[in-house]
Amino acid sequence: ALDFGVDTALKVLGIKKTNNGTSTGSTNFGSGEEISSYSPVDGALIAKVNTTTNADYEKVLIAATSAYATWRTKPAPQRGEIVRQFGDKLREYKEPLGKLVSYEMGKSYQEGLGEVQEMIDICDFAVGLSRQLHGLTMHSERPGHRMYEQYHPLGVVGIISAFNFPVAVWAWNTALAWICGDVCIWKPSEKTPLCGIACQNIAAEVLKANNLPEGISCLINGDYKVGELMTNDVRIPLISATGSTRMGKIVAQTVAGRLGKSLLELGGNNAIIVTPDADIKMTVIGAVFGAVGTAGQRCTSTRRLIIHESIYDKVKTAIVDAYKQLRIGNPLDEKNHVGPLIDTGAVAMYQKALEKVVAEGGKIIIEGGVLEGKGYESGCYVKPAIAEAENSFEIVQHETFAPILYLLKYKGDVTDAIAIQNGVAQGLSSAIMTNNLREAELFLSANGSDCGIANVNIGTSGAEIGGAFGGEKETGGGRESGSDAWKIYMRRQTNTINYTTELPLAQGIKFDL
Ligand code: UN1
Repeated sequence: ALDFGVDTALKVLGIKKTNNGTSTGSTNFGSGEEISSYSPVDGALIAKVNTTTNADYEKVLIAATSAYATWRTKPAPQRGEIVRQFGDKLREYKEPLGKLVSYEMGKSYQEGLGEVQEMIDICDFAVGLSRQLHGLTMHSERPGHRMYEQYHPLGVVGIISAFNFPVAVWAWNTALAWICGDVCIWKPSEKTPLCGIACQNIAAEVLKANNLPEGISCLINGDYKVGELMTNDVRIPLISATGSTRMGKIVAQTVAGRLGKSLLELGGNNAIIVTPDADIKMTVIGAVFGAVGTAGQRCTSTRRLIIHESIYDKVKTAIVDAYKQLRIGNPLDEKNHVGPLIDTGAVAMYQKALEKVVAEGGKIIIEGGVLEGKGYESGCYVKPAIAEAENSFEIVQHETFAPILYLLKYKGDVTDAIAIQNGVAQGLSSAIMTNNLREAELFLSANGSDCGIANVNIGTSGAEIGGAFGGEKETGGGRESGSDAWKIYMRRQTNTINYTTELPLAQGIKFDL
């Protein structure tokens, strides 16, 4: 038996030794080969999940399509009511779900709870939005005509999510898609299939209580091949995919090939600029949490610190001191700051990155390494590392999903720092630490950060759900979550109505018969 109440959490969430990783209608099934979910916390096998075969997938599509036919006719505020109930259920299940996230993915329990909180928050946001799916009205150029636009549901939305936010990113998509009148098919990461099963069980409970078909929320499981069933499927008008840039390029091309829409949230290479006017204490908290939180496995994790030469040594010393306080270990134990990486494959990539930065001429100032011995049996625990490097290094240009922080030095003024910050292929999150108004405003201006997220006196990670989340360049350009991100989940229709007995043509064209 597992300690930390994980056993109880699994039971409450309806996770069995073997789970059906496919659900549709009122039945769960999945007849493909089993995948095993191992915990990076202690290396134990948690449970197995049957994957989705092509035949299973067809059944899911049929269930989703038929559910869509009724769901889209339900008034949006009534769909919001279902999402409200889903948010309430998440409040009930917050602790067990947070625990499962922590145990299956390896992030700290606090961050697991934080992830469920993001789900609850997006549900609340979506409920309000369900009465605000506004279109514009325009003045027609023709007399006796009225012109307006409306947003209609889009159809079946395919969601492909990553292991690092195994539940929240699904909720960002699904809560919005549901109030928009869409139904969802979700393929969670094959590294965190149990989080998918748990969320599906909670959604199914709410749908059942409301006599609604479970096809409104569908789950499929497996590796990229199962995802490809969706990206190739013309019956799915929108694919929302979160993951690596490599994956995103394939998804984008496949979906564009059939003129579908895609919403991509891909890699980041996020930096914090630290200017001579920075508050050092705030910088240390923001940078250290950004670099080692979730063991450096957030899209928004801080990868680069761009520090002015005049304060470089001071900042470096403060960060190095903070790293010495970090406790690495079981993420369910709240006194630890850093948990494991997702698997040993991720550990190998971390090690390779550290070798590479040295080979390219970087200098390690906080040693990395894989931890061994009691409590570290899974082989997934690594020491957060810091290297002094150059922005031009290949490894610095590359996103490594691990707790490695690169210190970069800038001379001159803040425009030099901004050039370094923008001098990577990715464009997700960015931050500046400064109390200088001119520097802050320049950073946020058209000449400033080229990222989708740009913060002042806050780190790069930990965005709130109320803003649009996503980034530019190789990050993929998509926006999820808050603001008007809902629009991509709907189709827009322009309506012109003539209430006269004449038929004047637009652009003044005369066509007499
Ligand atoms: C991600 O890493 O894919 O801003 C999402 C953050 C979180 C979401 C991260 N709210 O760090």
